[in-house]
Amino acid sequence: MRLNANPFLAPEPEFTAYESAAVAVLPFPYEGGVSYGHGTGAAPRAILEASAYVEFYDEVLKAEPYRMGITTLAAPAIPKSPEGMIKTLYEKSSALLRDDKFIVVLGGDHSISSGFFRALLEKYGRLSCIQLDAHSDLREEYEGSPLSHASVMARIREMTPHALQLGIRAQCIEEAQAIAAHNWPVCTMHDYRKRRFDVDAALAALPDPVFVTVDLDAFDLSVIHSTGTPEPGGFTWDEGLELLEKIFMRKNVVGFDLVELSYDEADRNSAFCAARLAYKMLGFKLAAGVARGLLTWPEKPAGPLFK
Ligand SMILES: [Mn+2]
Repeated sequence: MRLNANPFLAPEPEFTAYESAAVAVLPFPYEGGVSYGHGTGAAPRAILEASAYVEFYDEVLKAEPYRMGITTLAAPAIPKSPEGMIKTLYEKSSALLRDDKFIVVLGGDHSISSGFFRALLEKYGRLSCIQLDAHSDLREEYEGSPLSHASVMARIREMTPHALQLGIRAQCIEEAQAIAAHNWPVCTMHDYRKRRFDVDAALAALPDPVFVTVDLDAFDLSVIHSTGTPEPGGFTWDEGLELLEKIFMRKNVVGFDLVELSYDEADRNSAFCAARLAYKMLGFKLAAGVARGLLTWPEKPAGPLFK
């Protein structure tokens, strides 16, 4: 495995070694499918660089989650074609799963997620998906492509009957009709704020294990400003973290990705927030294991933790 020269969080080398790390961060800088803003191809590097300024200590968990060992892979060469791109991510993530790593993929536009989902589905045999996103991404195809970022949840729903979509506030009428026709659990931001959607019940109804895909445009523009297709009215930082903590504590999350950050050199805050979010989510994963009595807060990396 070729490691990244800029590892996530930039800790001492013993905490980034491949063999002993519980977590593998896989940068996947693909932006073949963005339609509005550009810069998702530069996002993984920006997130990794910003992560060097994230504190190791989590003042809420009162722990240093990085001690479980977080290795960071070099970004792979990615074919331009959507099919080739998805196959590459499927193969790279499958290889990391064979080594029992808990994988975090840093995108890249949202079209990448179906390749990672397929690798996890093959490993676990069944898999649910929780999506945080401004957009429902359920178009059968977009700009002529069924593998567009705007179609990623349509592709994932072909692989699993269990998908929960949260934070939605931009969709076309065909998407709304499909959701109604299938009675899919899709929580618009409006319903979330008005408490017209029972998130607790939806989480309880979702079988384990779970893949979480976070389109960073789920967050409000005041939190994460630079994304491929920004929409106002998203989750505040605290709302998003509260929701994600609930997801990790209640479900067996077996992998996640962060997608659609659009690198903008004038906006360093968005990349930093994405880095902070990835680390918070890893802290939740560890805290869930500790709360279930499956593991103790690690002092040193000692191989895969989340088998
Ligand atoms: Mn999306």
